[in-house]
Amino acid sequence: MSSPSTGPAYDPTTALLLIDVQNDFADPGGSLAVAGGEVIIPYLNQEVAVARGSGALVVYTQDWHPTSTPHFARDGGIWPVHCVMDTWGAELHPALMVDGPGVRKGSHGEDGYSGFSMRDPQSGRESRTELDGLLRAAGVERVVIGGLATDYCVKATALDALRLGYRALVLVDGIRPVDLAPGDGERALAELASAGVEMAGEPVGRP
Ligand code: VGL
Ligand code: ZN
Repeated sequence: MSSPSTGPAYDPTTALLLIDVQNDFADPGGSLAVAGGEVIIPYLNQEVAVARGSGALVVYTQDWHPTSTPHFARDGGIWPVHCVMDTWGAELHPALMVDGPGVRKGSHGEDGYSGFSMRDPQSGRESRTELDGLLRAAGVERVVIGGLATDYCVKATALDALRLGYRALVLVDGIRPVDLAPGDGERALAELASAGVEMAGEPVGRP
């Protein structure tokens, strides 16, 4: 357990990004349930409360797929059907404290790993979500990231944040990996740390 003093400082130039805390990932009955995905929710809610109390924006991303997309195994991709738009699996988990805008990604069949960008799995073309514009309009310079999953959307969002010029910090106690291969989550964290993403919630990577 981490005490509140190990948490990041929030201020109005910081945004808390909560990545894909949706039923299909966070509920044990979800189609792409991440081990421990539900356990992080009370921790994330505490972060939401502290962030909002310090004037920070909180943004919620959602994986938001059409019923058929090359992202899904049955259509040539690698994932079970998950987070189909306007279904239970795509809804934010009901225990999550929601106090800020949402950003949906993947609705045109893209691989929506990053909250900032999407990639067409066929053409490889990259497109932007509205997240960067939303953060810039709010004067955000630094993002604090939690949610699911460490080795896909959390990692991609954190790396994109750095590319776009934000400082980025990952809440190590507020994320969980898919771990398609054992160790994917740990490797993702190492990659993030070496890219310059700060870590909060455990000693690794802390000054
Ligand atoms: C994600 C796998 C497939 C994620 C999304 O949110 O990390 N993972 N689609
Ligand atoms: Zn997906």
